[in-house]
Amino acid sequence: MLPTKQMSVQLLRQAFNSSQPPPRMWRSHELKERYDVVIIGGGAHGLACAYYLAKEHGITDVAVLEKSYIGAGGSGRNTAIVRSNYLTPEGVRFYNESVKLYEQLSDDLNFNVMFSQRGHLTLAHTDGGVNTMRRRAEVNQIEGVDSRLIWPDEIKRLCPYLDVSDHPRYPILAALYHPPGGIIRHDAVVWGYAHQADVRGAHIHQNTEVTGIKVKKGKVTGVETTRGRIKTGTVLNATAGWASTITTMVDIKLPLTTIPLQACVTEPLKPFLDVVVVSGSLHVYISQTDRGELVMGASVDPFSSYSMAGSLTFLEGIAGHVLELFPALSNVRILRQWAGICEMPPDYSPIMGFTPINGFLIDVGWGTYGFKASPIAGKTLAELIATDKTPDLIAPFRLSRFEENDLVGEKGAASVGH
Ligand code: PYC
Repeated sequence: MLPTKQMSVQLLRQAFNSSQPPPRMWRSHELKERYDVVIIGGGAHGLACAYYLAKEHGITDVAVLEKSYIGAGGSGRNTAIVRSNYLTPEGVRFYNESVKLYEQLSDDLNFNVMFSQRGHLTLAHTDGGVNTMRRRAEVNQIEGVDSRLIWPDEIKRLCPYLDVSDHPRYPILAALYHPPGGIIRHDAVVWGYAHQADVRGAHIHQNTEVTGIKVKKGKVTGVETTRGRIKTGTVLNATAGWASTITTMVDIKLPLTTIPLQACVTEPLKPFLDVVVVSGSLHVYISQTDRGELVMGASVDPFSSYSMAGSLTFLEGIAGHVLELFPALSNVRILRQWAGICEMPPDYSPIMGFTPINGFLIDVGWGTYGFKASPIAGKTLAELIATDKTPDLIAPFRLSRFEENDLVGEKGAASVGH
């Protein structure tokens, strides 16, 4: 890995030497017959796991299989929000470790992931909303996370364009303010992890779809792909959107509902919004990128589907709600819209760790929370694979919690309606 100064000189040299294409950030490989570990899903979770397996445990004989291009799923479709102001102590602890890893990620990966900790505001428009924010603030503080309840005067200071008057249909009563929350360049996270996993020896196989998983006497022995068979004793399902499809290959049924989540981006505007604003009641989250665009999303679609198409209904809804918060945005144009696929468990917490099939592990069920957990999910699953022991931080998210009736109810920490 090059020190940052040397890296900048190298970049400058490349910029002035057009005959030399820059080196590729990850390479293509023939599919080997066997790998120690096969990770299904080339998103930020799978790539992070490959990186931490190599960096922290010296396990480098790893294949990451991606049916499309890396980051094509949830990792490239989310709205890039990072935060740890959750509702349950288990959730707060877990996402807080993720924020800490994100804080050092540019240095760790020697690649600028543009993490901007600009603060995160979750607005409350009803007495019930204020009570939930108060409860979250208390749990956050007990767990050492910077988060507190604030009132309209301070909200106005942090976000002058927000309408905090009593004119709107749902006036803003208070907000949960979480200063370490913010936004990040999500593609850079994918590329940075991919590069460092590749440098350390992992093979990243794009356009390689898993079509079957081989199990003998209750133990994983390999996977079938569109490019051939691979023998392995360890498979991690780190997919989002297709987690149930993959897990059905080993006859395990997951308690997941698959639902699209839509988002959109506007034309660039002069910088005016330097916090992330979320309203659960209005089903909106909005932030302004470094390029000036507003990135906005709403609640999940009201039906189960695998469709990644945007809809006019979504645009009409979000435009109405954003204008209630920011009336000054009425002439802003939408540039593009898209959707990602979310898999919702009944308690809105992820499912991570062992399954009844020996050697088949899961990192699934992230609902609308997946991207922000990428570093810590990758790190803890790498530890689990390397040591065969479940790290304390992810024990609450085990699959068996559903039959043990030991759920981790995280719906109250959702940015928007589910
Ligand atoms: O949990 O912050 C969040 C979030 C925003 C959009 C989807 N999830």
